[in-house]
Amino acid sequence: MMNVTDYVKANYGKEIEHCTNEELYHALLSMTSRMAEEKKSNEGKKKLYYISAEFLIGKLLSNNMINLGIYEEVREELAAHGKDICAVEEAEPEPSLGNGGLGRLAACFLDSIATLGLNGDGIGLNYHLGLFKQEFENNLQKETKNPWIEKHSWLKRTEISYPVTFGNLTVHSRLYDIAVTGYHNRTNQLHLFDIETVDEGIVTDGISFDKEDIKKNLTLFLYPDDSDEKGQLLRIFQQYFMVSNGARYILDECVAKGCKLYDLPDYAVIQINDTHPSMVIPELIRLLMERGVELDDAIAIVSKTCAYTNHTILAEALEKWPIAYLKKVVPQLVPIIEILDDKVRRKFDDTSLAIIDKSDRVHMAHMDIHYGFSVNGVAYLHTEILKENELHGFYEIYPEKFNNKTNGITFRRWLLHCNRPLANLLEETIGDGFKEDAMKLEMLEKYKDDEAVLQKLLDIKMRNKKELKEYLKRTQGVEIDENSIYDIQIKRLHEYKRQQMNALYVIRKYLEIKGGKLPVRPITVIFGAKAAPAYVIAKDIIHLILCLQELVNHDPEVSPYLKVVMIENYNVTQAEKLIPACDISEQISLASKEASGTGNMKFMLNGAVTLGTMDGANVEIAELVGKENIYIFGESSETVIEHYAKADYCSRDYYEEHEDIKEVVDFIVGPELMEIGQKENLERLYKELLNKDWFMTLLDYEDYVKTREQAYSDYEDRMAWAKKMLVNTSEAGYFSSDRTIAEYNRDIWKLK
Ligand code: C3B
Repeated sequence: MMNVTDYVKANYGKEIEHCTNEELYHALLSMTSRMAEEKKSNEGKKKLYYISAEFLIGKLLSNNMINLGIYEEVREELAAHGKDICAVEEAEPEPSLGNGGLGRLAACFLDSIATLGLNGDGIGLNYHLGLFKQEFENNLQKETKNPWIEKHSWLKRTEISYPVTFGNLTVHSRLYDIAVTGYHNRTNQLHLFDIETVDEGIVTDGISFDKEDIKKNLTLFLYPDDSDEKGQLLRIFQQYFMVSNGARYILDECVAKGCKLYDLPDYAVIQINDTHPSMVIPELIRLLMERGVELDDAIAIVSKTCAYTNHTILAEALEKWPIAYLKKVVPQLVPIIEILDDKVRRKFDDTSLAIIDKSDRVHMAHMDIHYGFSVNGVAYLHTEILKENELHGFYEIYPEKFNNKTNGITFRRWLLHCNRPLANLLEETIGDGFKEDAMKLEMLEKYKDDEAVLQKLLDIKMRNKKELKEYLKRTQGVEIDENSIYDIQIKRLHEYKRQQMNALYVIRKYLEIKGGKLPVRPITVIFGAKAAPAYVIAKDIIHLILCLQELVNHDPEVSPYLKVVMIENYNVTQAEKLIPACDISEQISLASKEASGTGNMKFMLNGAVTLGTMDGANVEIAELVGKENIYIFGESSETVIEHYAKADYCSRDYYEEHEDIKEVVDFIVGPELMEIGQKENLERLYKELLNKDWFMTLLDYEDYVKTREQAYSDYEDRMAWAKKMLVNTSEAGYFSSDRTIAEYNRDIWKLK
């Protein structure tokens, strides 16, 4: 490898110390890109295509340097010239090509696929302005654009382009590739399709633009607001553009390797990430027929090539497109979808299994299940709920298709990169085997009564908390106390995730402190969350939290004991700073609603203790760490599912029967907050909690408060707490995405 000194001398004609951080970033970008490219490996016969509307990859420089094994060397070389690698990293813009968990999972998976040496690429879209950037104004979320593509970036323009037709509009795509280099292993590609006519100039106020000008807007944003028909049509345009390009790319690549179309399943396996790419099924059938394959053969070929992952049971997230919309955007697919539906109807009497329902909507998941060979959920409990409830009818007819693949996270980003002090301690204590085989973290368990190791864990946590404190002071202008408990909830804002329950707890604490009951130790409650631009109640919850932040932090009686911080524009980069500093990880979704969660795994790995419900992968975390190392509360998924079935949950009953609940809920519309916030938003949220509360906040509130208090009191026995931290880290190996990907490959992809 060329060193940085020689590189900048050759390219900029100067020494490292005279370069700006931007120049150093660009120098390292081209150096690492070239090294990654050199690791491109041979194709092999069969290849995986992971097709996804989202890849929330985060910044790439450090991760790539770690995976190429040059991080330490470069860090030292920069340091020797007075440069700080962290400052250089700040020059890199973060691509925001995903909303949350689903997109971040796809990014972790690409890392593990390359790390395990598997032949597998990602296929997606190159959104120019990504998801929106979140700003706070008057305690409300405001959306602005988030441009991230620079003249020199990780994107490599290719010669590949296809014409894509929508009714009587034809556009031409352009493929850009991003190299995905594994940890000491091969380099794969993330293929992002784009069109060159995109015009960032059509964005007016915030993120508004003409939704009908497809040539200019097709890859402008990641699913903008789809609350109206125009937004939904644009989303169908995006989805078809992605799958049509992807399908042609796959067929061309296989044919170039000598594949006869009938043998496609021997050359390609397509993992459909949620229903956003589901149109790849009819599109592949259409393309095969265009190339001379008979209909029934095309269906059989595609059915042996495609596998589907379900990521949610929330009804509103399971896409059902009105057939009329598909007729407008992709008329060429409609006859194929109708045939697929007709075949299902002939075979099965149960009309709930049909693809097109009686309201003429196309159930994308149903198409995936009938015409794919595998259906998987993303955590044990989630897959059980799919089999027993949500998709029970399908499980009865296709039991062999159903399987579980509990999610995972890449330890390169979520340990080696984001928490170097902890990684170093682990290496000193148990050797570096855990870097290749995460299960080796279990070796740490031996030290759970070793006070010297426990003290080091506490010291590292303190150091990370101080770093976060400095970061928040610099970026958000808030002052927090490193001796307080850092209690963190970072994830998309959704009622089922119940940030509102956490906010009610903050109200409880505020009232207690005002009444003279002081906590033993100060508490810092940190939130980070974006709300979908059209999700009114989610935005109201953000408003509540921001108003609480203003009230609590500005009250001199309260702020020495309680602080509220709502991070602006929560993203991957901020997660990397928050997670290593966390004491308590809030995973408080209504049981049965969080398919898995992956933030829960990142926190655990970094020595935070979970406060959570028996939902998603929390169930597996609880089983691994044991009940003394996790704080579980709330009703079980069975009970919750029963409440929905009987429609017998009434939040008002809880409000009326419990004085403490009434007090905190009333506070939302009380004088303190009304003075700070907007009447309309606060009243709407108050009424929602009282009259609807679809995600049963008040059902679990009391148990939540009790359990959280228990955690805070246990925290005071520092050695006992450090032991919980140690057990969490040592049991986290199971949640390495290397394990998840090895299972996908063993059971579904079957690559060599
Ligand atoms: C998410 C789920 O909400 C999480 O529980 C899960 O951990 C991740 O997917 C990854 O499997 N999810 C999401 O982020 N977006 C969706 N549209 C559906 C699920």
